[in-house]
Amino acid sequence: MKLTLEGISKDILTGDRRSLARALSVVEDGGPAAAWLVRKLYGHSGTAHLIGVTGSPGVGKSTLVDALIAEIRRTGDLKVGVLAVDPSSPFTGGAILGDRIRMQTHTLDKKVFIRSMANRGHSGGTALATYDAVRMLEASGYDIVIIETVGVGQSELAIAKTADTTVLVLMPGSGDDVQAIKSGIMEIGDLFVVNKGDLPGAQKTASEIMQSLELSKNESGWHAPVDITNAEVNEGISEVWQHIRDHRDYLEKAGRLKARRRLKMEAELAELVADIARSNLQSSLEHSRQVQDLVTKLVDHEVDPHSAAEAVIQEIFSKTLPPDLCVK
Ligand SMILES: Nc1nc2c(ncn2[C@@H]2O[C@H](COP(=O)(O)OP(=O)(O)OP(=O)(O)O)[C@@H](O)[C@H]2O)c(=O)[nH]1
Ligand SMILES: [Mg+2]
Repeated sequence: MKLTLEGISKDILTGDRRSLARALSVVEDGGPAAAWLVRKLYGHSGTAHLIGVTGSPGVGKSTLVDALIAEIRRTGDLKVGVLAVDPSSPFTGGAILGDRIRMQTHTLDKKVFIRSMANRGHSGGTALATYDAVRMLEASGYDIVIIETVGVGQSELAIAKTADTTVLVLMPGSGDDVQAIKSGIMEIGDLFVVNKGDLPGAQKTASEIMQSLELSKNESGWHAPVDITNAEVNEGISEVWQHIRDHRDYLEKAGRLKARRRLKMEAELAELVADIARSNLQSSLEHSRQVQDLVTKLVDHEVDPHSAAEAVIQEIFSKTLPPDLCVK
């Protein structure tokens, strides 16, 4: 039976996995169908604890996430969703299959849902698609959503920042910690995990991170813990899960969670508006008589570029706002 959008939007609320899978494909594709689905389900979203797991290629993020899922499922009746945002850089290309195989241990658990996200033509790229994918999981009743990204590009960092709790994963002996400290990526970590604790130098790496955190201590009242794990044999995982929950408790106190989500929404709105404007601009340039006339006038020096841009912006935005949303 073919699933209709209307059907998906109803069945997803009952936790139906097939509808959830379809909904995720729809939001990955973007466009009007995705917008329709999000509009329909937005009221059921915003409920999960979002955990971002990021770090350089191969540090063991997927292994850690796999161990975390097991720990979360073992210690409580929480539904866990995972979005593995496909690394785009070529040298990590092999990870996609690896992730699937690694996380297969949970395929029989009906309260675990794992999905690899690809950039399938959503014009706003994976970041915007990922935000909507989180909403689909939330509508389907997932309490915890883990987003794994490779912390290299701008968009991956944007995704990592969108989480309520961001876990930065490093490994000993890679010079990763030094790089992270230098590049300022440390700031996004609410929690640090030195994985591959069985390799030499783990303690030293952890100490270096702690020292740099001391130096950059902020006023927020949260002291980012640094955990050493050996994810392959589940060592140190319960501490990580405990610290993630501590962070969530900390955020909930004094309305910090709300404040953080507000910043996030501002950023997403800006990104979305820019995305819509960009695609409308493209279609205006291609199809609008008025815009083409403007270009002619520009070429003939009858109008200057600044005035022309103002006029085009009017055209772009007048097209996107439906009447019921227009600010009078
Ligand atoms: N020695 C050791 N190896 C580990 C540990 N955790 C993971 N590994 C190995 O490290 C390699 C990479 O692990 P992944 O979990 O795929 O790493 P990842 O960070 O998800 O990799 P990308 O998604 O490609 O960025 C695999 O060969 C794992 O078996 C650990 O605690 N100790
Ligand atoms: Mg991985």
